[in-house]
Amino acid sequence: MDNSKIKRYTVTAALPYTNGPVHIGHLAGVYLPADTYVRYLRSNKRDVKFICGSDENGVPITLKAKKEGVTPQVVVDKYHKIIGDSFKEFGVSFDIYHRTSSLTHHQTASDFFKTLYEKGVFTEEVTEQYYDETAQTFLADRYITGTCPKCGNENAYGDQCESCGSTLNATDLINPKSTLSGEPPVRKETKNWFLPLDQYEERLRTYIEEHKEWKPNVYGQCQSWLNAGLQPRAMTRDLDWGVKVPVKGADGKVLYVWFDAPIGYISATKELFEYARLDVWNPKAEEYYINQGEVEKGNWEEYWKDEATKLVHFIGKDNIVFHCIIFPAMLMAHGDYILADNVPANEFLNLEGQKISTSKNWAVWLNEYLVEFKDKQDVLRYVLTATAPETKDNDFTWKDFQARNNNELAAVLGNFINRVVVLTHKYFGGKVPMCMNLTAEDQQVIDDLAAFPAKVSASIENYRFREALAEVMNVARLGNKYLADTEPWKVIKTDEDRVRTILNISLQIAATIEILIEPFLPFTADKLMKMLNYGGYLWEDAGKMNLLHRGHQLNEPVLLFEKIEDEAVQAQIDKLNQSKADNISATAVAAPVKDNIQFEQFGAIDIRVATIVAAEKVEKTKKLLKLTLDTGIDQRTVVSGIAEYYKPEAIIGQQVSLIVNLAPREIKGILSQGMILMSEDADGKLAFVAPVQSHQNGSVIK
Ligand code: B3M
Ligand code: ZN
Repeated sequence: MDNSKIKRYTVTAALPYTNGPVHIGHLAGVYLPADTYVRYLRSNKRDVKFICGSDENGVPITLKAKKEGVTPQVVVDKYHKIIGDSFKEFGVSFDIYHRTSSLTHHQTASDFFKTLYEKGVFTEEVTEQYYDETAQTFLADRYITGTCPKCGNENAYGDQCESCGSTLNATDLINPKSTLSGEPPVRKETKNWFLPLDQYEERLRTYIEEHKEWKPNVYGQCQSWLNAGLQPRAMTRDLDWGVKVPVKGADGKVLYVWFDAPIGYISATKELFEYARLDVWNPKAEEYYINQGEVEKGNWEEYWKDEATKLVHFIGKDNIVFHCIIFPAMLMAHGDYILADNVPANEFLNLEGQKISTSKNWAVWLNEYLVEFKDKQDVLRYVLTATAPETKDNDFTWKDFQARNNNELAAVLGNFINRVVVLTHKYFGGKVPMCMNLTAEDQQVIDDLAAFPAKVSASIENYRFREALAEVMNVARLGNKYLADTEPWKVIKTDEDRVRTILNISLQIAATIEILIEPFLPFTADKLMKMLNYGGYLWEDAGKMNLLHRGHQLNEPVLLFEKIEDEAVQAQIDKLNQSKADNISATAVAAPVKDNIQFEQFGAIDIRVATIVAAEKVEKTKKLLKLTLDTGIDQRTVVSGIAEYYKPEAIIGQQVSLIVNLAPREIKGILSQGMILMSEDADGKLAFVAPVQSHQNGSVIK
């Protein structure tokens, strides 16, 4: 969008599900880039509203409630507060952090649906869905488990198999079971309202193609959805938690969570202005994290319906289709709304080389970080921005966290500021000295400094926050180099006036850093403001030479960044390893125990030690190996499904446990005489079961 046409900005950040706290992946992917962008806009005096809130509807919430044995309302109340507080403490400066369980939201989402309904946008379709007769309710996909048709995992969910990662339909599962009653569900007909996305395909294509400037990952995903052809999608669900469907004959149905959640952005904006009209504070300001400093001017509609508003959605990559295809289609169908100008979605952040996982507790939770690294919000903000997964998945490691704090924040940024302020106190009683004659070297530094703000701006406006932050750090590097080259601590002995100039210029650099770093590290900017005893700068001031006037009194220096010691990061690594250990033991106990058998039944199984003497792949199969075994009794052939884990040549000589009296079976035309015992871990990895010391072949296992 042409900058000169923009009157105001609506910036949204994905509404987190309130079924757990937020972790570093959320912060890095969505909330930090959004906050940086908004702070930058504010520093440029642009009119911007920064909108977010809790996504409190949908199946993840009801599942969590069921697991904890409480009502969904208890769950959302608890996590709304935990998440809202974490954001606030990390300085994520929403104008409002609303909730989709609020009355305003229910009304707004309901009205939106009604408008579409009355326009005849929806199609009604009767489909067969799984129904739990014992619990007397239709089952969302997540409420059904069964065997994955692709990999055989017996605990696949109706929407996804977490073992092989395939996306599934509940009806694909083999032996489906309801998680509510444990019973197999039945299929039952139900009516739902569908948004005919296919009818919006051409308009969506035009819209997407008008935005070739979008990040390649976003643009590419949209193209592939469009190329695959869009299908009508149900906008209502048979569920009892959520926004009730406001039409006749829709009892027991709620709006699809992905229908109501993006409308949550609109209802939050509405809520923000709700009391502005009356010129009083919102009585729920605290609950919705509304800044009570000033009552808002204007009205919500300008932020959603005026072409001069630039709408930007910050999200993670798993939300692209909802924000770039479905929500725009809803807005087109409605007709009154503007569409997003950009959707700068990020990829995922991994943790110590592994996917972040809530269920495996493989995460760094923000609420825990705040306690364990008190007052170090900016360190995490820095590291997560410097390593943000902007174009590809990226990895967070505690060692890198420590290194970036010690070698970059403390050694580059903190060190520069500290030296300038300390020297000014030492030589001039903390008063900004006058700039005297400029040398060519000084002039070069002044020119270099002046070029930075535009570079940082360009990166931020193009959503390249890593690059922008690196440039800000380069300003501190410029300052350090200037001090190292001019050596004021030596020159002071011979030429005090020269030192006045050097420190004056260095202090202007520090003031520019205060301005440029604020969108990224607001707490540090705040400390700098106190040290330099001056704030209230705007972006347009950055790079100028007259920010701190001669004679201006500085405050005492404080350390901006402490070193982070090995013990602190080791404690975090240990904590993660503990989660790993807990998981392994948890899955071990969790594996269901089979029904009891009698001793005679066990005694009937003849298990022997044997050695693999030859192995080859069974042709045209992926999993099978043909093994020749020395059993101490005979040499025999066994076909075993271990080819994905073992190369034939690597297992010659391996001792195994073999059931020697299993009735022979023909597998792929080969007679298999017996079965090798394998142990299988929670991830499906296989290992041989063999005597710890080598035993004679034919030894009995009992
Ligand atoms: N709550 C999904 C998520 O956290 C979702 C985002 C809604 S944005 C309107 O992945
Ligand atoms: Zn699977």
